[in-house]
Amino acid sequence: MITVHHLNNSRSQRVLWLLEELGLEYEVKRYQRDSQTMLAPPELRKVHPLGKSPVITDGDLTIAESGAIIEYVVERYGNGRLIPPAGTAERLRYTYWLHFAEGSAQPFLLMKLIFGRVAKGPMPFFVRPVARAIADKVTRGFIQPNIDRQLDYMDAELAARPWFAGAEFTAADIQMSFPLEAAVVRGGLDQRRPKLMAFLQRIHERPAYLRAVERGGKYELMK
Ligand SMILES: N[C@@H](CCC(=O)N[C@@H](CS)C(=O)NCC(=O)O)C(=O)O
Repeated sequence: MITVHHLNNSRSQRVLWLLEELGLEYEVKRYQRDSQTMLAPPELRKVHPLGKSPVITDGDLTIAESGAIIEYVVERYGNGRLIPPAGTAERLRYTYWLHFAEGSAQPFLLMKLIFGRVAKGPMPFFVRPVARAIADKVTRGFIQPNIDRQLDYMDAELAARPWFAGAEFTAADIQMSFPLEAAVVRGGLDQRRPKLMAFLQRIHERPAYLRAVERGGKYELMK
């Protein structure tokens, strides 16, 4: 049976959701973030050397990296579900969005989180104005414009088709949920991008999504 090593308020929510969509049985082993640093506890490094979440174990296998976990689960247990057929335009879009979520969207959202903390974090009072000025400059000049461009692009893609790969819901939509949820709390995603907001509403109403949140516990992303 699959064990999901689940860190609270993290990307591993997507893995629970995927397993619920496929109706698979699994165990959840919970790990709590440090309340000050928000980092994962050291126990997670006993499961995988990087100590990040998500990570799953399945028999002798230990698999980290959410995209790799999704690919493994869909291939091993999906029986053709949640993935478009090979050789189609849908499959190409599926692969693209599966990679885009962590490869392109998350880096800017993470940078926004970090530079926001640089500006607000504890420091000697005389350093604060300088740290704020640098953080603001990088955020306004580089980070936010990239997030805005990506959000416009994603919104336009969802104006062309209901789900990221095409007419059908796939595991690429699961992978894309996390950057979009993060973009609501810290990237400026709101009703100005109606297709993305409608996407979030649709996924949040899915019974499997709701079951995953129940299994994983409170799910609130960091600002
Ligand atoms: N690209 C990786 C990112 C993994 C990652 O950074 N996970 C975060 C949780 S959302 C984490 O473990 N943070 C705690 C820490 O860095 O200690 C993936 O998609 O699996």
